[in-house]
Amino acid sequence: MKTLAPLILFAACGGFSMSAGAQFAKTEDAIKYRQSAMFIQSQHVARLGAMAAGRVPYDATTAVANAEAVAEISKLPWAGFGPGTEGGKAQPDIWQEQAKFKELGERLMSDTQKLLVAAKAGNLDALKAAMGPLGETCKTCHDNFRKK
Ligand code: ASC
Repeated sequence: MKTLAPLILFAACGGFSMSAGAQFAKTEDAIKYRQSAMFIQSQHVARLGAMAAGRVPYDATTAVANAEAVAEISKLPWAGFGPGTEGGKAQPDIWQEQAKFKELGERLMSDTQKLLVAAKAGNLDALKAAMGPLGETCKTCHDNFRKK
């Protein structure tokens, strides 16, 4: 029984490490939640993108603050893609190809952790190097799973 406890807890938590524990009263709430998380994330990524591209001056403290936000917020949207929450900009393929979608979500969270490490390195080159793979992951997932 003792050995089963972690397994039961895992199952009770949805068995999905991406879940932030968010529960939704209705599908529209799940859609609004995931879109809101993606929107806030995009705002912080855009600020970092502007710095990486030289459109705004590089500032290490600002970069870390934005990277911290991205690293945390990138954990959130996934809880909003639960069973039966098809709709919004989400392609139905998300629910048909769960493994592929989960893999891209995990890739995003890995990229954003690397971005935070890069931001903390305190130089523009490190930031630029970390932004490329992150942008690629955003794009791959959107190309595959977001409505055009
Ligand atoms: C963003 C944003 C996206 C991605 C994507 C990267 O800031 O809103 O959808 O980056 O443009 O290719």
